[in-house]
Amino acid sequence: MAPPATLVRTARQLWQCQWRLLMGGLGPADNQGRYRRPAGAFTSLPPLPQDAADPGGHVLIVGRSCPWAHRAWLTWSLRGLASTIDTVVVDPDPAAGRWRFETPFEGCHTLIDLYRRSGADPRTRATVPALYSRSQKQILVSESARLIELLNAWPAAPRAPDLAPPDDLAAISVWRERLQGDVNDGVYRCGFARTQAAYDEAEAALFDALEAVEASLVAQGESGGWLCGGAHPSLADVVLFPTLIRMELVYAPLFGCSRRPLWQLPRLWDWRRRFHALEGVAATCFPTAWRRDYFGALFPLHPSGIVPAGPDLATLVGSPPPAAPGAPTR
Ligand SMILES: N[C@@H](CCC(=O)N[C@@H](CS)C(=O)NCC(=O)O)C(=O)O
Repeated sequence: MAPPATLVRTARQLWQCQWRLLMGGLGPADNQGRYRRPAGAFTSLPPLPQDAADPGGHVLIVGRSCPWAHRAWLTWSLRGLASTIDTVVVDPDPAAGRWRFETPFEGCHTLIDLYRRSGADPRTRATVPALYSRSQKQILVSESARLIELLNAWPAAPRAPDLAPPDDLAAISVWRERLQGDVNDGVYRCGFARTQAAYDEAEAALFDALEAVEASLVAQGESGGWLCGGAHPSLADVVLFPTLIRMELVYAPLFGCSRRPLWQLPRLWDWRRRFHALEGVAATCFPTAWRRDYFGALFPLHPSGIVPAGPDLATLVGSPPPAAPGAPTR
């Protein structure tokens, strides 16, 4: 027998109330219900450490599911920094809402311990990525936008790519600025919106930005190029990839970023395939962990915690499906 309407109505109101409360745990919102990412610790670009070239002198702390950590991991990998910077992968502890070390790191069991020991303001959250100096016993930077700049300036082999060559700096910074807000944070602004209007605004900005990327790749003529032209990807490509590679697996189904399937943006689809094929990139992709961590941990968005099946990553980084006869190419 169906429950009485008044019971359903009351249960909905109570759940809505609870939902708003729980969403506060994911992050703050403004009075229009727009998600506002909280400020973190260690946000400034530090000087290049004097011992940067020392083998294993520094440690890049990352989490597999985190797109902000992913951009740092990619920069580390593309520039071949393994001889001077070790990586440590932390695991999520959803019950406690924090990152923990698999084996104690510098005597710390959790990332928050390491943050406190490095002198972080106790009110800030302990986030990945973070770059730790073994000699200074200190986190140097944990804002990914600055961290990738530091890693790009890190001493590397002569053939390591410069991901922000001086001639392209202006174009790179225009793209980075837009992608950071509308795409990288944009998917979170969709998923963590508290009102329909806040979601609509974020969703429109997200797809406008993706369509602008598609148009820019088309304008470059023959396919095969990168976001700012040139023979090598730049930091603009690096920051786009972690969001795009999670799109069908996580952000479309969980955050509501599903208006245009990516195959409808064929240059972008091809760009993602080519970026994934770069040496070292596939080893930074963990689709099973992504889905487990997002669907399993973001309780207010997915209270059952059931991890739904998703497409195989290999099908997302292959060629696009052939266009149906008469279908538009864009
Ligand atoms: N501004 C930071 C954001 C990093 C961030 O939010 N990382 C998330 C994982 S995707 C995190 O560690 N969250 C833990 C927490 O908020 O407690 C950056 O870009 O580096």
